[in-house]
Amino acid sequence: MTFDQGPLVAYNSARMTGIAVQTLESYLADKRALVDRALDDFLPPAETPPSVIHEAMRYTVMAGGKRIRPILAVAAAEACGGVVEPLLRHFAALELIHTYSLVHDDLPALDNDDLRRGRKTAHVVYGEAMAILAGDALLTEAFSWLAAPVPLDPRRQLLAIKTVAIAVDSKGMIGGQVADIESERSQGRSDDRAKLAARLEFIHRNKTGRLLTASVLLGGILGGASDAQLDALREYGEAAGLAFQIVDDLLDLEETAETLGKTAGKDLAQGKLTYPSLHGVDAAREQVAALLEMARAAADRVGSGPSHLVAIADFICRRRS
Ligand code: GRG
Repeated sequence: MTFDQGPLVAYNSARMTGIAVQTLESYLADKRALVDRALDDFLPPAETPPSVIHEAMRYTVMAGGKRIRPILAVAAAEACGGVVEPLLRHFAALELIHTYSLVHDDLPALDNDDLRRGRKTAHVVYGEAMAILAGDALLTEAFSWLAAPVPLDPRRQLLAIKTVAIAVDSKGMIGGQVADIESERSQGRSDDRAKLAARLEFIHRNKTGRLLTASVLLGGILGGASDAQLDALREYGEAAGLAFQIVDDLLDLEETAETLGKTAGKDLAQGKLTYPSLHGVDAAREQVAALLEMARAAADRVGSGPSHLVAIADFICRRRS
């Protein structure tokens, strides 16, 4: 997909003219506050009738979380010279989609979990029917936010919406979840190691990697990226996305529920197929290091100036929650 760079990027005139690179901690804290504000501003007020669903939506979204997906979109947009402020609602939409996936994943029919982001899960508080509907409503709301007016060529916005949609459809994030469920059901059947490794990579790249990749692509597309920059962002997202889930597998083994805000040790207890269970802890760590290098190299190709993408990839690989 080629874009003429003229009117499509009307407000991106300051291309890589030197964004101030803050320490990662202060950058993450600042951007997280911006994302939280957009979420609070644009989510329907809790008292909007029927209030129970709007309360449930706010309960799950405003419970916290790292906000890493919208922050990745912000960092990608900045790296491409985009002005972020008018795009915060669009980037915050990623958090709605992510939160819907958590709410549905925690349901009794799926992972049946009662702890998320340090709180009781939505179905425990609001009942299963309301949790299902809150997840549905978050997903729907997200696409309405993505379609909110922006001072951009509509073709660029359409591409952005489609990029997010196909990342989370039945061939993307949901496909990964389906493969994960099927894998659990076929547990114990004798698959050879190569088949198991391919299946595991498919699950991780789709279930987790696709939304993370779509996050940087969303930032790039709305931030005025060229085709070459989008290719680099895709490579970055795929490497960082896979690393994110391998780290998640390691954290499930190594951390407590208190640190994670969700049930720990669950993968092992359920005999789940994970990177450490299949390849061993050391090999899983080596794989994370190799993916970090790939993400760094791709980030270097996104822009000629400084960006926070490298530091965020580092953070993804060394996070403890
Ligand atoms: C649509 C039901 C359904 C599922 C899709 C994404 C997903 C599949 C399920 C969600 C649960 C899960 C284990 C996802 C893997 C991705 C992951 C590690 C999520 C946790 O993300 P963090 O660490 O969470 O960014 P916070 O709370 O910080 O936002």
